[in-house]
Amino acid sequence: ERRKREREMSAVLLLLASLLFQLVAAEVVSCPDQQSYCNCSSTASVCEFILRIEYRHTFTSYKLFGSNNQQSFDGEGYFLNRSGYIPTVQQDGDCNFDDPRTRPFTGSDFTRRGCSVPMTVDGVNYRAIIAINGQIPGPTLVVTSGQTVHIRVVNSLVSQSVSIHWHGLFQKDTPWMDGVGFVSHPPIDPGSSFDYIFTAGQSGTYWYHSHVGSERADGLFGGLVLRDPDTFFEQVVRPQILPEDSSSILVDSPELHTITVIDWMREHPNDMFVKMNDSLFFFPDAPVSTVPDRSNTPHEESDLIDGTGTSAVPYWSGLINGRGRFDSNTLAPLSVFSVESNRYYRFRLVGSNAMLAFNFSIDGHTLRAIASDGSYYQPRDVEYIVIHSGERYDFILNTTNPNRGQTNFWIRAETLVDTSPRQSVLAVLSYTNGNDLDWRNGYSNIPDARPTCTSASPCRVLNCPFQQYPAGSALTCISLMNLSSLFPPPTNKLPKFPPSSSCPDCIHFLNFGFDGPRDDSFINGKSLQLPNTAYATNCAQYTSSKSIINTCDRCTVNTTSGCRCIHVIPIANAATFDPNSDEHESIIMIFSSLNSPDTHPIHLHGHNFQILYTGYGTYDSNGKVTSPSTDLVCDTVGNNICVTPRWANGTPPAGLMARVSNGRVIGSAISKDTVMVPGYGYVVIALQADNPGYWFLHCHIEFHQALGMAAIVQEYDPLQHKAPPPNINNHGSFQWSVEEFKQFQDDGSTCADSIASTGGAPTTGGISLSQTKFGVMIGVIVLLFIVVVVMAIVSCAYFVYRRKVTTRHERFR
Ligand SMILES: [Cu+2]
Repeated sequence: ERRKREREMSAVLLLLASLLFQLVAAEVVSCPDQQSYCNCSSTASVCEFILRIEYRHTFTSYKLFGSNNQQSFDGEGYFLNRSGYIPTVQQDGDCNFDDPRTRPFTGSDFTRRGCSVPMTVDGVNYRAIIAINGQIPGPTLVVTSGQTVHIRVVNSLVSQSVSIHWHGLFQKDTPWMDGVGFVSHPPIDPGSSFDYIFTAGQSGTYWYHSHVGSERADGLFGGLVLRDPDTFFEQVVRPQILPEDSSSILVDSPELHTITVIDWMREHPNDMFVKMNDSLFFFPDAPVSTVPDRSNTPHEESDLIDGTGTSAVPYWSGLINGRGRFDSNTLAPLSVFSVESNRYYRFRLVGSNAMLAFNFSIDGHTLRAIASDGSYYQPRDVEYIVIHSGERYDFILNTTNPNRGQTNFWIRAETLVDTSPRQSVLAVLSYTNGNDLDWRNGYSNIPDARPTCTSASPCRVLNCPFQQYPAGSALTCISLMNLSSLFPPPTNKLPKFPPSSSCPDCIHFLNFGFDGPRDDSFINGKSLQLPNTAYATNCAQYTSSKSIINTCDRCTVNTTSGCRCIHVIPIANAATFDPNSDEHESIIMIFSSLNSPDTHPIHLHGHNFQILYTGYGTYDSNGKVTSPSTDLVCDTVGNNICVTPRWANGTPPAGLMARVSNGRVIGSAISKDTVMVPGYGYVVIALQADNPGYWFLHCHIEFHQALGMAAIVQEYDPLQHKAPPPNINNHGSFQWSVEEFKQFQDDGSTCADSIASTGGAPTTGGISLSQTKFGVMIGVIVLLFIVVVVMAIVSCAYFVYRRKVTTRHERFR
């Protein structure tokens, strides 16, 4: 009897202790080689991840080492042939199959033998890729809003530096954690590691990717999901997005239902970059920037549906979650997303596109679009969602239709290039866990079940990059301006339009395009040259006479060419930032694409912004764009280089003013962090300057950005920026703990403080941690821990005492 009670008591103690441990502890999240997600439990206060970045090769199985086969060993791999089998000559005791010529690789066969599953990628292309934890894309990181995230990025590349940008996260008070190489912090050298630590204060669908060169196009990216706290989602969000069916099951499994899509290149992106950057003439008499297409003839720029141009890079293939097929007849495994009947599923679509926009759809299903770039809007049922590089769309998929008639459906991402058939990336939605699918027969049992679009009942397309489809196409465009924010900001957070007249740098007209005789990649005739010191980590430069901040000031766009310079755009530079104020300086930016009919997805770091207005060019009766919007004009110099875009009549158009109420942007205007600027059109965005720092602003098309279509936004005077942590500028690894991070944040020094504390002497980093404060903090933590333990013991004792009393009562009864 007594032993039983003792056992019970120790069990209770154990349970309590483990609960407490979970509540206060950091969780080291398991991210083994090739697991497609890393999930941090919602009870942890800190989530720790390790991302290992290394070269891998397609069609290769790697021998895995380390505990639980978590790491690959460089240099020991086994090539497969293109049909997906290991050639006999390369069989080995570890990575062998029973009979490699008859067994397809399914995954489990490899991992059981301690070998990685070969990545076939597009089924044809033998080339090196940049893998994160053994795969492209990298694992989807799943955390809960409010958690502190500690991600150690280990650069195991031999010859490249990297950095990781957490796309869409504001990095408030941590601007040096934004991961733009040469802007936020120095890139991570080969062989070194870097500890990103920040608070995941937002919620929604985000992603991470390299921000050095064009590494993203090599596969260096992955999903990043910040879940809403459960109660907020259930009580506030769900009734708004599923109002008609409150009892049915809504499945939100970001680890299974996050979809990334990318157009994939035959050659290494550096190869393509060099061709474009040098405007190489590959063929006699070819126009500049001409590159060979797949039949080795000069690539002609092909037109989009609306007559606007596409990139100079020929389309090769595309991938959904790292898998695709070069041309439709290639045999290769595709990504399969499993669902069950009678559920609602939240899918998260990530635009990891390299160059081209995609039109996304799922055969036999309507998509209920509910959020973009981390902000909810009133749900809209659509058949298609257009997604460009950097954008994210969340949608609900309804699987309750009993008459669906088939078990597997095509998931499609098609480019907007005007070809027949369309350039198409495929994946599979399966109601059977993919059990009745066979990649070796090319999934021939999946019928075509595209949505039926008629003029009487046209299909709906969310986020067209043009005003409308040609007449007779039975497709209706839903502009982002037609969406209505689900949680409008309070009035004082709505940006003012026009912004304050006392703030000269609060409105900016920025034209994105390829101008001049060399077709250079410009913003207002300026092509970004990256600084050689990361601005966000170097307070000292502001006091140094040799400081280089905005070299474009010294450069005049002349008649023959633009400028290649460090293009800094100050916003709210003369204002004083008050962190305790509810309202901040309003900023308006007009992004245009006036000189060439190219669509550019523009991304601003450190913020999201409200979409105030979208303006389009002029279209002919066939739906082709013929001339730029007449709302704007641009003074050009030399060979058609646009340098000073502005309102044509000196005043904004009436359509824009209809979206302004009482001098502020209307609350229903949705918020995003990446927006498509239509060819020959423009977009007006608005935000409040509440985040001092250096923030990258750029076209998210990989090569447009790498070629210079980017600028550095300097928000407030740099002396008001948060000082960087010590040692962040050092060569070699930058490592620190969450405790050090929190202590550093509590100190809260600005660059001005930092410079004052060092007497104005130049330093390479920021300020150093206060040892005493650190000691006090450790003391407080230990004290708190003791209090918690004592409380646990007391409650246990009380529990046991109650049991004893009850038992005694029972005995007396
Ligand atoms: Cu662009």
